[in-house]
Amino acid sequence: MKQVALLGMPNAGKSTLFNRLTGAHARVGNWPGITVELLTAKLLIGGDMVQLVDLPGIYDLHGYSEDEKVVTTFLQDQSPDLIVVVLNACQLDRQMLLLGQLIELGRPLLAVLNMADEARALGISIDVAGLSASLGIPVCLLSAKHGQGMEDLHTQLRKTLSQTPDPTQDPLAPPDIEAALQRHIDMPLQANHRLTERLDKVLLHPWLGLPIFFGVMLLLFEGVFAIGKPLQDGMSWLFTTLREGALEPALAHAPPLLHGFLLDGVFAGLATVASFVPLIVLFFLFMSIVEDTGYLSRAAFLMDALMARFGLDGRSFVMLLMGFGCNVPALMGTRVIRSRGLRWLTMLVIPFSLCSARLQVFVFFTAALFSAEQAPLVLFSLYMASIVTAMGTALLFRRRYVNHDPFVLEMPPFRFPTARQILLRGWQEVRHFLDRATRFIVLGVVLVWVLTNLPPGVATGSEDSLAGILGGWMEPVLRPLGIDPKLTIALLFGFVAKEIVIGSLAVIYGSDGDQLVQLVSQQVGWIEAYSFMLFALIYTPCLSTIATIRNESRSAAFTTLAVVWPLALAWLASYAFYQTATHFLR
Ligand SMILES: Nc1nc2c(ncn2[C@@H]2O[C@H](COP(=O)(O)OP(=O)(O)OP(=O)(O)O)[C@@H](O)[C@H]2O)c(=O)[nH]1
Ligand SMILES: [Mg+2]
Repeated sequence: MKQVALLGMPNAGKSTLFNRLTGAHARVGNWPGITVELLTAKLLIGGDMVQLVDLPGIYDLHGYSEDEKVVTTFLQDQSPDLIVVVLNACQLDRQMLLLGQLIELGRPLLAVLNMADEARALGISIDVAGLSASLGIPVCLLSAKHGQGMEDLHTQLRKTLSQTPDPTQDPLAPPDIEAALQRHIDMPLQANHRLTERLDKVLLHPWLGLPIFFGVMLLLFEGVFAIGKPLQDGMSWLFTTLREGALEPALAHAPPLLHGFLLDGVFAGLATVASFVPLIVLFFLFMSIVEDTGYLSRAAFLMDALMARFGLDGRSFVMLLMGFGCNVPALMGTRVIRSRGLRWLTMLVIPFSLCSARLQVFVFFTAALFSAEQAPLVLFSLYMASIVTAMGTALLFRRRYVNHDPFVLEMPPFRFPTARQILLRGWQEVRHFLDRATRFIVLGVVLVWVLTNLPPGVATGSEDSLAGILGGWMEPVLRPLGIDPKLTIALLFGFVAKEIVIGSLAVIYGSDGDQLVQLVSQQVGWIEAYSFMLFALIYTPCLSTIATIRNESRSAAFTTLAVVWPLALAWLASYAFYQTATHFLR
């Protein structure tokens, strides 16, 4: 099968084109460095199956960042039959270096001038046929986001792929490329994105910029909860009805052990976790709007000076924000950072970002133990704790992991995501969630049920059950933090994935929905619950995070640090809180 690779500068629209061509769901965002792994999908061109590869964006074919290494290794190992270089038609002058390097390679090449819609709006006109003749390669002008010009690309792809390459041709020298661009592109003197300029005057204002940014973030969280909470309650109601109306009667005559396993184990665990899906999806939808519009790049710019004091930079800040969704893509996103010191320091702090899986745990506990007025404040304090532990860690380790790389920020214009882009992203997140659900939650919940109900005959989750014995061993360590054996078991499982924590509590307490909330509020005090939440926030992130840190750093020592340090910090923070709170507040 022939192979076609999409290559180009970050944020040029490669993944958008990849999705448009193949119907795939690659992640797209208005931030340089979204794609970090090779993605492939199949595509029919002129009756032949072709493999299309989406690559991370690069500035320089001979660069040395992780992203650039991924691309150069790919080109060496795979030598694709055709390279499609995706260029942003609005700033061709800045992509000349890369275009020149690719022409010099002497491999079959096709140039896509993307963002035709924006170029037109800016008054840029391009003589495509002339440019193609001067450069000696086929050129297509199109808009991957809106779909204009796709037939032309298909025709060109078919033509180029059926030709046998002609290696005798002499590559163009860089001055010739520059001359060709100048001859065939008519750029108005002032090609500015007017809306972007006007918005940036306010959003990047020296005094107003940061307050506006935090205001926007606060609104985002408020919005997620205002819309998400009723939906979540609806889901809970749905599951309770399902249980009482259909499952209970159906299993009425089943043996007690099977009845317990299916209803109090599998169903209770799944239902409890599933009721959080609306909140998670909304959170991702809102975040994807912030990311897609280009506001993230503004956030990086605004926070850069402040982050420098902690040994980090604006990009680290954006990765921390992305970590609020899920730590794993945020960790992979650090590949855009060239300096190893800065990259590792950023990777060390990302796991403190309060990811959506942990959010689930906190929403549950705050709803169970605090009033409706207190709940948002409690959640806010946990976000603060997340930021303080991240920044404190950076301060502590910044001399060990020093940044040697000055940071040049690419400021993309503001773009409005299409409904299709937003929905696609939302769907991806649901799929990711369900994927993890099937992998971790079901298995985890089943395991918890087995541990809490064996050996046969014990009362569920009692001291004599396997789980009780396990909890008993951990007791001396966690007792000074006010964390009881039942919660300890939940924490043990949370080590695998935080999504399991609430599901396993449902199994341990043998109930779900409102009943579970009531049981927990009766058996756990608010100080104990807060101490538990602090511990759950800070302690070692899930297994996927650890595996990603190991993969990205390729260092066992660093990975060990990334596991041990948060554990120690979690213990210290919960200990300090619990001892102080019981002393002064009770
Ligand atoms: N107006 C306009 N925007 C586009 C077009 N193609 C892509 N975009 C936007 O450009 C931004 C970057 O798109 P991506 O497809 O993520 O770019 P990429 O080249 O894959 O970027 P990296 O993965 O970071 O290298 C997104 O906000 C897209 O919505 C287009 O034809 N017109
Ligand atoms: Mg991409």
